[in-house]
Amino acid sequence: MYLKKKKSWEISELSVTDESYFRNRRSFVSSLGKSALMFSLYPSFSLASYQTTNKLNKKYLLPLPYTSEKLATTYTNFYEFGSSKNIWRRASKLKVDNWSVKIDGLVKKKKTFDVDGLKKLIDFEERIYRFRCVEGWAMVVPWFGFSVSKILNIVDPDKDANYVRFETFYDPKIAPGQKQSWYPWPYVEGITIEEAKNDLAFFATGMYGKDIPNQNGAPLRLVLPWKYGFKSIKSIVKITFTKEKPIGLWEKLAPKEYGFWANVNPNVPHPRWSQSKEQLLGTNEFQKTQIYNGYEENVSYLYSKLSRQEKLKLFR
Ligand SMILES: Nc1nc2c(c(=O)[nH]1)N[C@H]1C(S)=C(S)[C@@H](COP(=O)(O)O)O[C@H]1N2
Ligand SMILES: [Mo]
Repeated sequence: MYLKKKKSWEISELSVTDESYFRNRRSFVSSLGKSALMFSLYPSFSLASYQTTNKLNKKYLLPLPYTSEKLATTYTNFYEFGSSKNIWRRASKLKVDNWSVKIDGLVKKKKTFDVDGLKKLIDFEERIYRFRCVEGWAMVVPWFGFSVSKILNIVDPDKDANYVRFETFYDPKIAPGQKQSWYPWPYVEGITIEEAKNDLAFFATGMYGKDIPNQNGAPLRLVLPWKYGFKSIKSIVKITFTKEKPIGLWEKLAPKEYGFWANVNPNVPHPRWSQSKEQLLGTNEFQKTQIYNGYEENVSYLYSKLSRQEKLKLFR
């Protein structure tokens, strides 16, 4: 396997939580320099084209090439299974059959559903999205699923539902990372109800024309392409409509580094590294990071009316 072990130079959300944070404050430039070298050992896995399905939503087309399926499904962040990128084998322990997702909180119609049931209610579609991890790597992936707004139409949120909170499974017997008690498990993330209504906000149940692999968040995960990747919570078991702003796992751990909004912005550095460039997964290529990860036209209206105070926090 390539990209096998997490190297000490590899920056990571995790590094704030353990001693490596103190040992290991390397500059972002030097870590990316070495990771570029690492990728260059694996040119054959670098990039791939992909035959889209007939459910492709052409509104969100992106130029080729996409990230190879192999790389996107084996270089993954899923801290429930460990802090390395190479957890895909371990994630096979997750039992995704008969998985149900509970929707509760401030809605008129509370519901519990499974993915197959939803397929009968909702037209699923394919979306090709950019994806940008806060660590500085980026990819382009064809997801399969449906807009979060379709769920809103079904459950009918109350007027005072300001936020949507998402929660991942909790089962330390299956997910060894959850035995590490310094994390505030389960993984939680949240967005505003307006963000949830934006057509880009997407639930993925598949990628590359297949069911989504466990390591990428089976059977249902969020994909928010204009935000840093940690907002795109995997393997969701519960969706709650709330009045108060939910606090995500990373925000709880390190509020100065990972905030609620976490919108991609090249001009606002992470406290420990620059965000001005990103490395396209599987290549040696560094490209300029784009504001809202290239989705400014789709999402900037969401943030125009915020207070000055909130605007200052939008990109972290
Ligand atoms: N439950 C859960 N969801 C998660 C994570 C996680 O550790 N646990 N990692 C996040 C981070 S940091 C990123 S970058 C993306 C990675 O998605 P991918 O592995 O499918 O590329 O998942 C996000 N969702
Ligand atoms: Mo990430």
